[in-house]
Amino acid sequence: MKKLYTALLTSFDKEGYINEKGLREIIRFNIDVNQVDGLYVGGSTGENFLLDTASKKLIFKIAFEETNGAVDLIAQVGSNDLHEAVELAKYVTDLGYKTISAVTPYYYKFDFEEVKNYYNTILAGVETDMIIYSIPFLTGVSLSVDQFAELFENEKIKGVKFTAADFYLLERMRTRFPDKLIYAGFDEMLLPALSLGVDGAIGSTFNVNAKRARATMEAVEKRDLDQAFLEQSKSNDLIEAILANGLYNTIKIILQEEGVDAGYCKEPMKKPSVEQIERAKEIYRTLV
Ligand code: NGF
Repeated sequence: MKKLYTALLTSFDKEGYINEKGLREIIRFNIDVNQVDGLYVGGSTGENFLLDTASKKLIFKIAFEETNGAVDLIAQVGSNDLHEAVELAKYVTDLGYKTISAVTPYYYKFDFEEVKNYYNTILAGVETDMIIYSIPFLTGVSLSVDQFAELFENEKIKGVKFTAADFYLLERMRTRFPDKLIYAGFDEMLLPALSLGVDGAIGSTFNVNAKRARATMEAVEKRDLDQAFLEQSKSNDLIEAILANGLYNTIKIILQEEGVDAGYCKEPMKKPSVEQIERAKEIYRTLV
């Protein structure tokens, strides 16, 4: 059975501090209402790359406590500060996380030896599984099939969160690494990714659209391509509207409409304008 993971949002107060009550409500909504298989904690959607170490640790701790074993957890510990990544990997392992993930190091033009050393260093101190977080359009780092093969020589690396629209690469990866886990990272491309045999998906819009994403997965499982297309097309109407109105702010406002205290985004991300809020509420009404 394919796994559906929500990329967990973080609820912030107006000043940009973590709103613990709101974060717990987002987690509960994903478990109780969305009924996802797991949460990807500390990713892009969690605004992780805007946070200090203490805030990252707090989110990992709250997610671990609130889920209490009800769903799978993956902790994204990657950081351009490799010391921090190592520290976070140890921290989440001590909490009880069984799987970690790390974004490829970004901004500087690291060569492949540096990328490989980064993953092996993070994993040297822990016994957890690792899912590589590959998101070339944000990091500027594209790995080839041969480079993935070299990273996978470290047996703790179990797979990849593949956030790219390169379906040729995805097919080559699936064929070359049948035993590795590949999770699709672009929700709007879930259907083509499923058709190429991914093991599941990790995404931000599942915070508000998990049931339809699940329906797409089930239709593909039944080889009902017409139904799968219909479900993806409806999802994409929603995703298109969300992206046009501002991704994380819109998802947060939709959750607020569901009674979840999803809070604000953290600066430098903007607070939503009155128009954005009204539009997000309209989008919400198309969902109910
Ligand atoms: O939010 C982004 C950034 N991508 C997410 C997902 O790949 C990131 C994706 O769901 C993620 O899971 C995480 O690290 O938190 C998109 O938001 C969605 O497909 C809409 O484009 O691009």
